[in-house]
Amino acid sequence: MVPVPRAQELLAPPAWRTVECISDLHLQPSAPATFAAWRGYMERTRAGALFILGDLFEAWVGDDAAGEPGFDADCTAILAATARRLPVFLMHGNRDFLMGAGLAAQTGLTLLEDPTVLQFGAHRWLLTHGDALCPEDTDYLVFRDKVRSAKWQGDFLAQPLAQRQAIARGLRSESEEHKRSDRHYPDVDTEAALQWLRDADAGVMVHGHTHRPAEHALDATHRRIVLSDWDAAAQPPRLEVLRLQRDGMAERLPLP
Ligand SMILES: [Mn+2]
Repeated sequence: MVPVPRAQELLAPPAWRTVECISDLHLQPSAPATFAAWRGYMERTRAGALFILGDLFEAWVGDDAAGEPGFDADCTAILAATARRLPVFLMHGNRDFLMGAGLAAQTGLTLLEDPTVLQFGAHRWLLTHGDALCPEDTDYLVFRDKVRSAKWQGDFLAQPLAQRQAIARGLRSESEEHKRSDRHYPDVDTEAALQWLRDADAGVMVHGHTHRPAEHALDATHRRIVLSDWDAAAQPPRLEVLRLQRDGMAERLPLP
């Protein structure tokens, strides 16, 4: 059984005409084209607010990593510049769960609980990364419980930055191995998704994580919309934003 968490509530102020959602960019130094596409998007977006629903980064080993020149600092500067123009909300994914209060303070963005209900006009959108809704992924859920604990995070963050970066590199090559091994990736459980939606009194769930962009009718009155991951080097490139309107419309926008 998938536990049903109490969703945080967020009320969109009247000034927001549109809200944009992205997720699963997996930003990393070895994918410069995806980073450039993201930077361009962050500079140009005219959304009333931006919601990043997890896995913005392939790895985040602690907010202090942004304190030295390099990729993490560059990304932090971009987040800060966007957050000066519009509200930016950031949810943890299964990769970047160590983004913390330091990053939020440094950039002016708001960390978002998973799940969160966005009340936008008359419509309630349930926003989640999606990893907690995949009960078949049993090994991962055990790992998730472990690394979300204050004890594990405290112990990990107590290690020197260089050591944490080395551990992240190790995990990354392990995950590359996994990708090559053609294993079956678990998907979101329909019953669990319906329970979360009913509990939150929301009609539509928006999530990422599975990298299977689609829209699913769960029953007559509930839907789930799956965000695309980002890969500028793929053919065709996968660079997509989900734009929500106050009237309940949701539209996928491929980036140029
Ligand atoms: Mn994920």
